[in-house]
Amino acid sequence: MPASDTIVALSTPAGESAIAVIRLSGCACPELGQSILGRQSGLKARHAYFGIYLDIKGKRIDDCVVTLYEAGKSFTGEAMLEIAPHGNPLIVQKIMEDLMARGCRPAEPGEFTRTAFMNGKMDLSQAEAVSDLIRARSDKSIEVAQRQLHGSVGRKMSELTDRLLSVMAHLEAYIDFPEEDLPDENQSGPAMDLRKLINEINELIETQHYSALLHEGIKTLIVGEPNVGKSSLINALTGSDRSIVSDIPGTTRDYVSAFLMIGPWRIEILDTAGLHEAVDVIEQLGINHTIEQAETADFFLLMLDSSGDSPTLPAELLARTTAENTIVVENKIDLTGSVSHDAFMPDFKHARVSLLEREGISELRQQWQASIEAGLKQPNADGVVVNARHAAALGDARDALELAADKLKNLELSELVAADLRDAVEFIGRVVGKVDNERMLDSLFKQFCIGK
Ligand SMILES: Nc1nc2c(ncn2[C@@H]2O[C@H](COP(=O)(O)OP(=O)(O)OP(=O)(O)O)[C@@H](O)[C@H]2O)c(=O)[nH]1
Ligand SMILES: [Mg+2]
Repeated sequence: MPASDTIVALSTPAGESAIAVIRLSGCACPELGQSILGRQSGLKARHAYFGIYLDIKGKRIDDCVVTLYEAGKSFTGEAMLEIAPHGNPLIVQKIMEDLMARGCRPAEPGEFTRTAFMNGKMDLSQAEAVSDLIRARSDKSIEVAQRQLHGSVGRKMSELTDRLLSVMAHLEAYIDFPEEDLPDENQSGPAMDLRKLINEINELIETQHYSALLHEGIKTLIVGEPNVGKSSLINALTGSDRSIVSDIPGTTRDYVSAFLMIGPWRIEILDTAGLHEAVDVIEQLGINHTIEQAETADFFLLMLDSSGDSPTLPAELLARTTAENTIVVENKIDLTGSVSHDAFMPDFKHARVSLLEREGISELRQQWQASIEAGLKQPNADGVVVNARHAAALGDARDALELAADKLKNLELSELVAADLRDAVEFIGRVVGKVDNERMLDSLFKQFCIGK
């Protein structure tokens, strides 16, 4: 049997490991499984066989465990084979070369998942979730990716489509049987249903922001006057000497970033140049960078030296801070002159710490987590979070529904309204991949790793 339509890839990371997993998908898998183990009879599906991998010339390569999955009951929907030898890169290379010699071809990035999608084993949003799950870097993003993998986005889209189809049926019945006893065209029913759908789609589109926060991290800026302990804070939080600390004001000239976890949340934290009337050009450039970064920050740790006066900070920066997205961190409470600065930004939460004595840091982390959770607009109860691609398709659907709603209001012909509704159904379908667009699929699956 020709193996040219059988793909192969190493599914575990390249390098040394206890075992490696080489994965194959395609019609040659049953025969290959039998042949590499030198067996007289075929392998029973979903049984693990321990044996010796024999190459095409009958030479022993390594002990391995081989598992066959039958077509229709595998990840890709095709027959699949998993070969698990010892995780030695040389052994893996020999097996890969042997499989090529037997006619298999290397898989493209994401080709296993693409095949699964093409064979109807999953919708496009589930295929995307496979990649999101592999890349997830926080408990929260793992949770969302797992929900999506189990079809949360697909179910929501089919619910929206059903509701839209019922509005269409209502209108189309009117087109088909205008003389029958149906409500007149100024039906409040469909108009209200449409409005509800539009609102719900808008809410879904908003969850895109949440998805970006999950994947990229909540961008948090440490800001304050020079010498208050900003660099000491990033170092304490990350447990490293990420940023230079010194008693010379203006030590940090440009921002320094790192990643850390606050509870289940991934945080991108930036230590910035101290804010004050700069005397030299380089320092001023650093201060300008801080203000630029503040434009796109999600959260602020506004730091002050509790033994000194309350700070004076640039208005552009203060305009970005709110009681929800900022904690005032009063540092150096170990110093004798330290006093409470509760009166400074009194509506904001305050945390009192001594980075020198390592006091108050875990309380700060707790307060920070509580603020994130209170301030973040978490998705609705069914936990659906959309990505940028979904949001774009839903935006088109929403626009089509707005057109339909306007036409309904202006008592335009039901046929015209129905045409907009059909467009909306098609746009919603794009989220789960009901679209004939090879180029879109190419670019989407290219972002996957090989072996998935
Ligand atoms: N007493 C005391 N000193 C501290 C504390 N935290 C930091 N310092 C000291 O304050 C000085 C400034 O600390 P940095 O972390 O460099 O301050 P910064 O805000 O990053 O300063 P710039 O980069 O110049 O804006 C250093 O000498 C630190 O050792 C603290 O809790 N108590
Ligand atoms: Mg600094």
